[in-house]
Amino acid sequence: MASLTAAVPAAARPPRPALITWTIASLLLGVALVVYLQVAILRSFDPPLALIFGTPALVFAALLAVLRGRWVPLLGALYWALVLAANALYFAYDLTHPEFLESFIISITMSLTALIGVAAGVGATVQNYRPACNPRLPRWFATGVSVLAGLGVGAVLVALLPRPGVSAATLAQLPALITAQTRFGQPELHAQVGVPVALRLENLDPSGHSFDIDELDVHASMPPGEAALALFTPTAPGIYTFYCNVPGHREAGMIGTLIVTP
Ligand SMILES: [Cu+2]
Repeated sequence: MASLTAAVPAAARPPRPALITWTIASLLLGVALVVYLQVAILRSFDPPLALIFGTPALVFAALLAVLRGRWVPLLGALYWALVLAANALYFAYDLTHPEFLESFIISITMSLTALIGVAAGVGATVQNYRPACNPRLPRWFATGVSVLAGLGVGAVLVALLPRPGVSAATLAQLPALITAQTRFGQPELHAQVGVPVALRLENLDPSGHSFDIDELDVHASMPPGEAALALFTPTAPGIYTFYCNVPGHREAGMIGTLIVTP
């Protein structure tokens, strides 16, 4: 005998709002970028660093996918805001040094992903607290993403333009100052007042460095895997400090002494 009570269909889950999907996507893209940065660019995978960065992103992405609490998308925005704040110094350095092309592209992609993640997370939370939740992507968000993507692509194209430089043949004739494993090859350099100094700066590391002597106004970038030129003429005898201005490198030991004799 057939049951008289019809099975009550389970309440259909409302579709996931588009902004939550974008928040989840930003978190997953962030994890992928960090792994790519370590494996392909820095060529040294650091599991603790990947875990510190990746674990909360993956946990928050899973929570956003499963939970429907109105405040949940804020977790994604909070995560990205913290990433932006903690790495502001590095992002600012990379974004102002397009000659370090790979770091430049990674930092542009990462900071834009972070901005999109913050906007999507905050936007999704605001949508959730509105009486009539519209799951579609808001126009302001689509426009913002388009503008940011356009700016990012434009900046990368400009960074790809060839830079004027000294020929490899000329550089090859100069004495070299090599950087490897975040160290200068020579801790001490010697020069004479009034005699021009021309150095071939050879960076064997997979990330960028620089050669800076503040008192002599020497600031030369050393893109990874390339040779660059430092050209200056000391005007006063003394003991000067040369160092790398990439955040954290001077403190890590990229520092040396230039002794200028009369
Ligand atoms: Cu350095």
